[in-house]
Amino acid sequence: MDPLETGQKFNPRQDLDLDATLQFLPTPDAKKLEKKPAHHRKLWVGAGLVAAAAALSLLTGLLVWRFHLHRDEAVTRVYVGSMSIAKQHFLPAYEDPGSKPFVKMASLVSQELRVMYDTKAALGKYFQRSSVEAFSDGGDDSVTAYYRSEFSVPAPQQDSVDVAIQSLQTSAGSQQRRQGRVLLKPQHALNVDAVVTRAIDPRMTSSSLLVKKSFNVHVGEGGVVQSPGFPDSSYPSNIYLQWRLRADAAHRVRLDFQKLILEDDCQHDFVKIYDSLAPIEQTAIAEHCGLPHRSLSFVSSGNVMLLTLVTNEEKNFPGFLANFSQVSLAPPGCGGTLSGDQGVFSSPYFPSSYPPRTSCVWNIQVSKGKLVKVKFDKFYVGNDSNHCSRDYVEVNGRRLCGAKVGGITVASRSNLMTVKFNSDWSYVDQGFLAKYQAFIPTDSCPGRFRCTNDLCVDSRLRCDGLDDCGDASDEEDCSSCAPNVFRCRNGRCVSRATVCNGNDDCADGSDEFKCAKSVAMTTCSDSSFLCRNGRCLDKVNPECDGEDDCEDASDEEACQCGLRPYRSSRIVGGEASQKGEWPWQVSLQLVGQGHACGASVLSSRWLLTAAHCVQDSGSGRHSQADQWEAVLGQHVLNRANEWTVRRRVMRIVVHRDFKHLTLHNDVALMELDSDVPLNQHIWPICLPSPAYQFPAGQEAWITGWGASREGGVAGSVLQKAKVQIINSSVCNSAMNNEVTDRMMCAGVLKGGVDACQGDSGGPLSVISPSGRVFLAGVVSWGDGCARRNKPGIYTRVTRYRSWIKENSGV
Ligand code: 4AZ
Repeated sequence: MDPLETGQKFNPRQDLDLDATLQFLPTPDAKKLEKKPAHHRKLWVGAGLVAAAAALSLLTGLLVWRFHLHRDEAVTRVYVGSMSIAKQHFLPAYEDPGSKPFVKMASLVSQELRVMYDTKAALGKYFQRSSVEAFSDGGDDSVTAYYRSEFSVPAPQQDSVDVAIQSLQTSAGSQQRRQGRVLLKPQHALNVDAVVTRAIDPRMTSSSLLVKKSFNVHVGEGGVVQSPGFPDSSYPSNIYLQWRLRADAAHRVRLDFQKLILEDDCQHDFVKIYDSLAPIEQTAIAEHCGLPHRSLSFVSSGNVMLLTLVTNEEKNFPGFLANFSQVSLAPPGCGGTLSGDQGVFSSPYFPSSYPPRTSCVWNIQVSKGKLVKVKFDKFYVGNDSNHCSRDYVEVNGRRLCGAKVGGITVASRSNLMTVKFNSDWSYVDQGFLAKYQAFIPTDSCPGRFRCTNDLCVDSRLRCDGLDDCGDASDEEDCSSCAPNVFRCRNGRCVSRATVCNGNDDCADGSDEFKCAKSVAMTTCSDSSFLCRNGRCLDKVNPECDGEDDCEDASDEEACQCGLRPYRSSRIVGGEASQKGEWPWQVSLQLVGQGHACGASVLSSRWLLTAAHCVQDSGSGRHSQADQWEAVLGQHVLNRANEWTVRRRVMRIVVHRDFKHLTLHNDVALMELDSDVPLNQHIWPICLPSPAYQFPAGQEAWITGWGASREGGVAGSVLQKAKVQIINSSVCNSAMNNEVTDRMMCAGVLKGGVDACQGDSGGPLSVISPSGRVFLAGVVSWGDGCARRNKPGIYTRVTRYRSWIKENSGV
């Protein structure tokens, strides 16, 4: 309760008639109280009043102190900045803070700063110290110095000091220098060209930061930078680390993150990248935390870049690993004349983020009599607030910015088009990828659908639910089909009788998609990946490989799976895995009995396991959901860690054609009673599409807490073992022809490595070339464990992809 409020409620006039107004709470010793003489009570009340008055004046005193005296308490304000010094040749020794030239130059810069601060009363009197932290080659015989200045400022003056610091930027230059030279001996004065100083990000000066370290990296041939302990252990708490990356003169720094997994909350842990060697807010080009969805790649505007990592004491994550390299200063394909009736162009360094402070102009000229249209297939150019004043693309004078998911198309009214690209000093984005094409305004789309923006698209893309035109005109006026009439993906209406009749009546194959025996589009084969728009791809395993292979990018959708933050160099013949190395591994436990089977995480709600795990046996009612508990994020069996999550099972869906004698269709889904949090210790594995190929000889991993030898007991640390996918005919001859084409074999034929009892239901994981992990199989059965010429048999997941989708939505 607010103490002041209590004070106000106290009314001294009432003490005249206290007995009448005061009510005592019932007390165990009520009799004693009643026996007290009246004057005693008055004495007590009087003493209480004195104490209350004393407390009130103390409180008032404290408040006065807090608001009047304490007001002038000084706080330390830290500013960081850069100073461009003309007519100075950059010496290699300036990269070494211990060298004499560095120390000498740093002292001159500090003096200049002092002089500069003294020109402003609001700065001079509060100035404490400056330290010059680095130099870089500014080009044109100039040197850039990076510094940090501290001011001890009375709390109420902070804002005016911020304003004074910022105003230095504009007053820096000739007038500033003239004033400076009054104080500095002319031969020591520097030719200060430009100064930028800004308050540092407060998260970087928190008093809880225990370790602050800088690393000077000369980019040269390229190399790797990573957070401490990556990937085997988490980064430390409460650290501020910075890497100063310098390329050779007339080069840019390029930084490509291979992995970045930090705490989700950027207030706690983050990496921040600057187009500078000091963390000057104005030059911040990116800040990331959590698990970013797109690949992160950055290019500097000059020859320097600063990478910073800040962590706090909360949960720690694996961190990051990035490659650095240098690229030449002239960006490839930044503007120029584009002639010819079609072509492509992109923002500089696409698909890497564009560099800050970049402008490009393309002049497109197509044949006379034709018009130009440009389709931006990818468009991520800053945000679209503030009328596109920061980063933007300008087409014939019209500015575009922000993210245009699904692309955007613009057309000209003549055979010329000018496209400009501009990025400002800070925060960059991925940029754009564009195609231009000449078109004849009258007969623009023979045999194809003509969009409102004059683009031509395949007529089959009309009404397919996707914006193929870029202006969504192909999705307008899409009437729904009458009841009992099948609506094709392309919007056509066909009779229900034609569905699954073996003919492609829709002309996009969609009436033949979900048939027992699929008759796909003529251009599709069993091994082609089917894009959502009905197109088929010939590329092997295109899904989630980081490249948009389908025109609608549906091969890269739902790809937040299969990532392994803690990648590292029982199962029989296995070894202990790292904590968090297999974040989709689940221990399925029978309530009151403990571990029984494995399972894989498919989403925050669904698991996949083996049907034979959930069969009633004797008195064991294992088919009942309430008998089970799923344990996720576990490393050592029966020992919970900070990431462990237990959930009751709400529903079990067993494949209706499961046969317990032959173990045909040995697959079951489990729905948890509530969502589990997804983090680096609990993460879904990728489900392969029906066309995904796991060729014989490919490496795969089995994981589980099962028996470490035939007839043995369950292991305690999650075990992993490397096996090979085994050719089905070889396998079948070893396994009495009991292996169907909906099963797959994996193991080590000479024996010694295998899944075993207790591993059932668990994953057979395959790591794709892009590093994502796919669920190839579910541990199902075998002839004993790890015997020579007796591979393990797994349910082939590709054959159950649509069953999983239909029953779980995943
Ligand atoms: C089982 O009993 C079991 N060697 C699982 C896998 C294998 C054998 C038995 C494969 O659950």
